[in-house]
Amino acid sequence: MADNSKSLTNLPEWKALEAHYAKVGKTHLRELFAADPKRGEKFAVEAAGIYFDYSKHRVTSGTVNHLCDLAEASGLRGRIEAMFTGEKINLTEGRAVLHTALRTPKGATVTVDGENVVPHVHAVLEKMEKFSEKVRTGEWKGHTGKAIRNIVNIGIGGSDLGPVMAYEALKSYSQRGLTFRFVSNVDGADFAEAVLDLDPAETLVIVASKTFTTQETMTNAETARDWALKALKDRAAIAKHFVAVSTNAARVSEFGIDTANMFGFWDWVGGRYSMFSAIGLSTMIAIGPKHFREMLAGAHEMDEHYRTAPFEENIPALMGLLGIWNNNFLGAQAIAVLPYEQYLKRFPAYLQQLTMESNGKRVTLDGRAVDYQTSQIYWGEPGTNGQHSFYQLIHQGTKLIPCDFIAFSKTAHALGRHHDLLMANVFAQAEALAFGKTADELKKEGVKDWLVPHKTFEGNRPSTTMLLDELTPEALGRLVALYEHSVFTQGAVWQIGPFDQWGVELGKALAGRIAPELEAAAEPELRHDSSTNALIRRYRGRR
Ligand code: G6Q
Repeated sequence: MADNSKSLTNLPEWKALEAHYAKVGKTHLRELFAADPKRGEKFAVEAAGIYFDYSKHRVTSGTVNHLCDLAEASGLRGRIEAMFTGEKINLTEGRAVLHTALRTPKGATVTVDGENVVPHVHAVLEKMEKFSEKVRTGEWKGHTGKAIRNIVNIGIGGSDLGPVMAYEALKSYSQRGLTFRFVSNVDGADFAEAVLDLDPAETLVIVASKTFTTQETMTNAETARDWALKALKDRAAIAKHFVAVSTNAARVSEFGIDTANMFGFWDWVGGRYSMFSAIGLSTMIAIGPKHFREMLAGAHEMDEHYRTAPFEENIPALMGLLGIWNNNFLGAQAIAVLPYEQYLKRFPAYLQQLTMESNGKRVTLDGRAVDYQTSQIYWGEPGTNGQHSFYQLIHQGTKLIPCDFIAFSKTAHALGRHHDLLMANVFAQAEALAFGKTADELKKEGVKDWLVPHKTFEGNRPSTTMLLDELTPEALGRLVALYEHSVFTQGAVWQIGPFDQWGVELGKALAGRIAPELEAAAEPELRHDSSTNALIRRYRGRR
């Protein structure tokens, strides 16, 4: 018999939150702000370069205390130490979880299976630096003697979303003479469009795959190899135009890439936690080793904050716990991530994987089905674009969607009024969501009675505003580490394992089974359900 006494919903701290919710859950943000003129400053924390204003959440100081008690009761403090010190907390895969070691300064010690991994991390970083500099300065020549001008990163999931997000985010730091393209989808259109205007003689392909077996990546890599060889007409060209980022040296050399041009990482770096490892090679080539190191330093600063700050002042812990309050008590099943920074346009897509692949789980670490909600649904778009699109639902729809607003005091492009207008919008949206507009206010403005219900905004929509100084490499490192640790906080409280992804593995296996049935010359015997069988037959008949 499973021991349910430790089940989350049986914890006294959980029950205390339920009782607390019954008392304060319906209080409107208007009342909370009216009751305390200093609320806006009281419910804000500043650390690691992030001003984190959570005053527009439906919480009192009692709520925060109860949530921190829950975190303590869940053993979060011990879980954090277990992660940072290399315990094998990824139980279902028997692995340590040490993306934090990727940004640990030289000289530190982090041990896995009796070995200090930090020197290995720095050895790979130094190898990446040497290579990046050669490409950036034009010293690295292609097969015909031309310098490299284009970098194509081929990878998917964790081997794509971080690199493409970081490249876009830090474009203003990138070497503009180099062109970067990211190919992930097995849909041939992705590769074809990415290389349409590129000269193979000036192109470097980075094949980024932890396992070097992923169907999409290997298919794209083979197509890229054919594309390059068609133009360069010499297998020796591969050594100049292809490098690999992987943990699988045997497969890399089987593919034809010289393992001298392979940048390694380790099984204790999860795909979606890998952008600070060699998977970030494209980022380093784009922004240069110095800026890459700054990004690592920013993430490390957030790591230290998470590891040491008391929960009530700990930004990742608070972010995770507020998510639990909104999700498990207020019933908010989604979160909108709304960066008011065009360069962060791929940040929501990156976070979708980080959050939902990590905490989209339905059983606890010891295999019990949960009887509470786990990961929220994350999605978003940069502001102000989203305001002219889905914000309507957030303001006046029937669903409660808490928002993460992310904004910066300085811009890389100080053009006229643009930045002040951008910032006016982000502040105004958070204000409107919290306070809304009442029927009385509308009537006083002379709005006709019949229109009043349509123009009424209930308000009481929670949001966080994160204000940073400027989108630097350091700031990006801090932001990514913040969300990573928020995910960890939630996983610990929900008692689930954030570091496996059996759903992804299922997809990999299923596609492998059907592909031969589509490609077989003779009509194959199909043993799927009647719908899948009919779809396969129809496709075979019409392709
Ligand atoms: C990430 C997932 C998944 C993975 C891709 C690519 O956490 O495991 O998104 O990153 O499936 O895997 P490879 O890097 O092995 O090609």
